[in-house]
Amino acid sequence: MVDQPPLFDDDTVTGPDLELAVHRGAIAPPVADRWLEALLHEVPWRQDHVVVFGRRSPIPRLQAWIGDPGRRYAYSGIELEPQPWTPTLTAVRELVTGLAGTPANSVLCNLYRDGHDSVAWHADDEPELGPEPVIASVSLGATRRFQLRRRDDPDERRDLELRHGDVIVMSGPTQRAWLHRIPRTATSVGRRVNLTFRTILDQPDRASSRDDAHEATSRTHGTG
Ligand SMILES: O=C(O)CCC(=O)C(=O)O
Repeated sequence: MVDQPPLFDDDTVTGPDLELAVHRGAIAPPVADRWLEALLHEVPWRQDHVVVFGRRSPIPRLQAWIGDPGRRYAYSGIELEPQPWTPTLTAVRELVTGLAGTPANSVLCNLYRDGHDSVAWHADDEPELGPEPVIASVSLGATRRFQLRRRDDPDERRDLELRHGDVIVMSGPTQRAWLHRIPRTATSVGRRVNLTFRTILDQPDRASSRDDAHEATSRTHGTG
């Protein structure tokens, strides 16, 4: 039997070099319902692709990059030009700024259409985020499992369920020391929108550990 990491179900998830604040139900249910519906329509969702061994594959989710002018984002050969803030994203940003204590100038929006959609192990560690980025992540819609694993010790794992209206904030050394992912699930789940608010500094583009090409490969082999 495979050992399951313990599922943390309260506001305290701790570990070496892990700074993670869990704000359960930070968005009241009626507001969360309204925001979810609005975002499904307002956000310019797109299907991006990665090229793996010369073959173009869709990443397993829709996404959109919203930000202040000039705040570009690139990973796994995908280049995202910032799209303008929408009224709902502006409202969510205000709430998140209060929780994170720092204003974000961009947000990566993910739409997981069902349990087949996922995001592979990665860290939000692009140089333009600075050495200790504050990442505020908003969950709306279906509950999904969020997993963390230390880079230098894959057995050191933390799991938690992210639910409608939850906000988590990762900060300090977390991105340097830990990877995170949303695995796909065989359980029947509905749509989920995730918004990760970030502050992009003025820095040249460089590579990141986010690797959807790896995900496409590992999924082919059933290990992703
Ligand atoms: O969907 C999530 O909760 C995580 C998304 C994520 O890791 C990311 O966009 O960097």
